[in-house]
Amino acid sequence: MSKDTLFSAPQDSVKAFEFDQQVVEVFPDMIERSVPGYKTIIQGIGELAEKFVQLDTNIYDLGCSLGAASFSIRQKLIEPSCKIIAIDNSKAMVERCRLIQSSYNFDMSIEVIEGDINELTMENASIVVLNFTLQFLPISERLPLLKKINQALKPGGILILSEKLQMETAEMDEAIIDLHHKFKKRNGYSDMEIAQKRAALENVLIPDTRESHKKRFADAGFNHYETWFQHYNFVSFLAIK
Ligand code: GEK
Repeated sequence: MSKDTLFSAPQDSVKAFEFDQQVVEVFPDMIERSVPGYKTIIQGIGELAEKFVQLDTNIYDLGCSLGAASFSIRQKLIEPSCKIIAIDNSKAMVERCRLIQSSYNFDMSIEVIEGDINELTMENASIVVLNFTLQFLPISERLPLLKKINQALKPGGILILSEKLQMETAEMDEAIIDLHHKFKKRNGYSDMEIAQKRAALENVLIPDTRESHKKRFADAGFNHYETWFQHYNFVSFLAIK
């Protein structure tokens, strides 16, 4: 696994973050050292899928990157009547995801699509995963997507939504972001790397507050929604139709 050193050299002007080939090369290391609880969330996604899957349904992994959530689900699910569809709009991510899949020995393959989530037709779903993807969509696209997901889900179907949260007040935001930066430092990132990555993500990753997530779940038609995981400002919600 290649080490993430993308922001280790000083840059005159930090360009906006993109999911390109350079990021693909270091992605597993980057996400593990940057997102508290990532492995636990990936494991939880597999376990939730095992509990909520319904026969003859589709499972969608939206913004799949290298497919970690899909592979976690596939390892838990032996239900042959279900299909896993993983989509990402980064060509580099999709190509690597397909390569990784070819190294696994799954009986049933995962369909990996290169495309925009907003253009995907979803139907007959029992599980939909948005694992740290919604935060990269423009705010105006978020509610329409959640409505589309809700409509595609069968009754009792679930959405697992993981996101970086913005805290409700500036004071709390500052305190929790500071804890997250300490976490990154413990994981070997320098202050400069942390600052440059933060600048690259400005206006690219736009976090919502917990209240806006809750309101959006309700507006999209979900009956039940709850936090099932949180570490600092990284949260994963379970919403049930
Ligand atoms: C994981 N879920 O490891 N359509 C399709 N893909 C998109 C779109 C879009 N409109 N916008 C962003 N993406 C993964 C991690 S990473 C999170 C998800 C992170 C894709 C983008 O190309 C990237 O691969 C992914 O969403 C977000 O469980 O890196 O912090």
